[in-house]
Amino acid sequence: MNNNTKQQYTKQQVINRYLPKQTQAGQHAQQFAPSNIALCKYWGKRDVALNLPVNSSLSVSLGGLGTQTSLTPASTSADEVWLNDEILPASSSFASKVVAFLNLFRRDLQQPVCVKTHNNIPTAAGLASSASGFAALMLAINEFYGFNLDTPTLSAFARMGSGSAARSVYTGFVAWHKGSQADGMDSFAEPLSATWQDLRIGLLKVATGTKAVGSGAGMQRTVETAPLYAAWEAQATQDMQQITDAILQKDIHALGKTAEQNALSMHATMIASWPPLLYWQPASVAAMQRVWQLRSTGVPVYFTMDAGANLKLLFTADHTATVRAAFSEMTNADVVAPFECG
Ligand code: 2P0
Repeated sequence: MNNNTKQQYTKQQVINRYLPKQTQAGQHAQQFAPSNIALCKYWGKRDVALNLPVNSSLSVSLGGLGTQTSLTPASTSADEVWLNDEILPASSSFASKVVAFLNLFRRDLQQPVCVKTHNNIPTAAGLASSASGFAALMLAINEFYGFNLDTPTLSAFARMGSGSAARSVYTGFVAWHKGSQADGMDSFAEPLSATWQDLRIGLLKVATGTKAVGSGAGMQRTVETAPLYAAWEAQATQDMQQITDAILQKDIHALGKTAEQNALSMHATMIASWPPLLYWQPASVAAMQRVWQLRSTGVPVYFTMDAGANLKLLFTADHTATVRAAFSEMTNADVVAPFECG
């Protein structure tokens, strides 16, 4: 191997170093992990096999909205995967992903496992649940097999299920450090100590239907074909710092401006890909214009968007009534207070 070639690891090779050779038989386990919204986005991988990011990212977890996952020894001879009280065919994409992830941790045990997953994210919000799903699954696996892994390791392992899951092992504001090691074990998330009681996230669903290109494939296409992507890492690094400062100062203008510009810059790199990648629907653009219109009247409301057509509004509690009046399609349940209990 010459100096320019970094060793490539598989998930199994990395995980094996942290697990005992044999596991104890699985015991009942149940864990919750919140969904999260990135304020500084993860977009692009430097290592596709391990979900190692090009840039660090920063998110806020959605309090009690997320995924509850339980693991029990299966009463049948094969693994069972349930989603929201329905058993899934083993061949389904969801069940295959869950079992493939579980297989990384089974060691010598062939004991079949029953995995039950519940998402309580409002279905109307159109939020992806892979982040909370893989984080809850990782926490439940750790409890089921009695691994006692520390939280940074759990975050790094959850990342191997889905990149953004690294952030969902924590509540509150979370920074996922990109790391630099080839095995990725320095690429994990950590919570920020800052809280922001009055921060609100409005889940604004503007379009239905599944997207044609998943975020993993979308990232890859962007990295490989978008000339604008060359500017992304430097901008994300700067945005991370500005967002951290805005959180510490509870400055909604600075937070909103940087988060909105970060999201639009990420979408600019997608649009500059070939074939072009445009997650927006006409209703997404109309919603952006409504946000800008409301903001022009002095209301500090901003938005962020992920690899989809929907918007997430950023504002503070004192403007909830105004924002709800302007976006009447948002229900009470669609306005999340990430730092309020219950
Ligand atoms: C984020 N997204 O930071 C960014 C912004 C979407 C746009 O993390 O391939 O499902 O499993 O690592 O985590 C969604 O990507 O991708 C995502 P994989 P993931 O929230």
